[in-house]
Amino acid sequence: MKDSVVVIGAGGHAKVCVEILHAMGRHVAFCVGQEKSPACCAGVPVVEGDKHLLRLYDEGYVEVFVAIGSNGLRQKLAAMALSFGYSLVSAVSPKACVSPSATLGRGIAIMAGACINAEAIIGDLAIINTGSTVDHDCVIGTAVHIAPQSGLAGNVKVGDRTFVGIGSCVIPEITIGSDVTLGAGSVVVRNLPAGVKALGVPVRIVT
Ligand code: JB3
Repeated sequence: MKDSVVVIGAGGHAKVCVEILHAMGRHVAFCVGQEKSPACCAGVPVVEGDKHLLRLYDEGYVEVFVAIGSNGLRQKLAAMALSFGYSLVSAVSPKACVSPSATLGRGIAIMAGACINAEAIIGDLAIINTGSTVDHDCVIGTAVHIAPQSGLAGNVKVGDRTFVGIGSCVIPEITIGSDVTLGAGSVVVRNLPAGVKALGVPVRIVT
């Protein structure tokens, strides 16, 4: 069994996550990209095509990190890797601030400057991006992305695969459904149902 991580993805998100894994002291053996991916991602060689995932597993790699920004695709590729036998590792920047009472899921990314406060729960495959804050008792679903510089006050709930656009703010006690897309800079002062697109100050549903 090999002690190195395989990263799925070879784009912008992958290069940030590879650097975090390195900062955690992990060795990343390969990034698995697609045709036309760059040959190298943050100094890590890139192989093209998901067929390599099975081959690498057979060669003894057992840990994978899914570094894909799209929430749905990240969840799908993670399910595929799990079905091959991989386990999901997380990339938590040493420059993030994570409460000891927070609960962290599998395969999550927490970037530099992010802050996860007391008793927050972060679901599998979530991204808490650069400089975002998730305050006390928040519950973040599976494969959510909280984009950079967003702020979630206490007791906010965010459903699976929801995208919170860069620089958004959410007041305390708000519930946002699954598969919601929130535009950049939204200020959320009311609950939002599943599946909507919403933006603005204060937030309004657009579709
Ligand atoms: O906003 C910030 C700070 N980061 C964004 C991130 C969260 O999401 C970033 O700016 C991008 O908007 C996005 O990053 P991502 O997902 O790395 O996007 P991009 O740079 O376009 O690269 C997409 C990568 O996914 C490429 O390396 C593709 O080859 C790879 N990819 C797409 N589909 C796939 C597949 N790789 C594999 N192995 N399998 C696929 O099916």
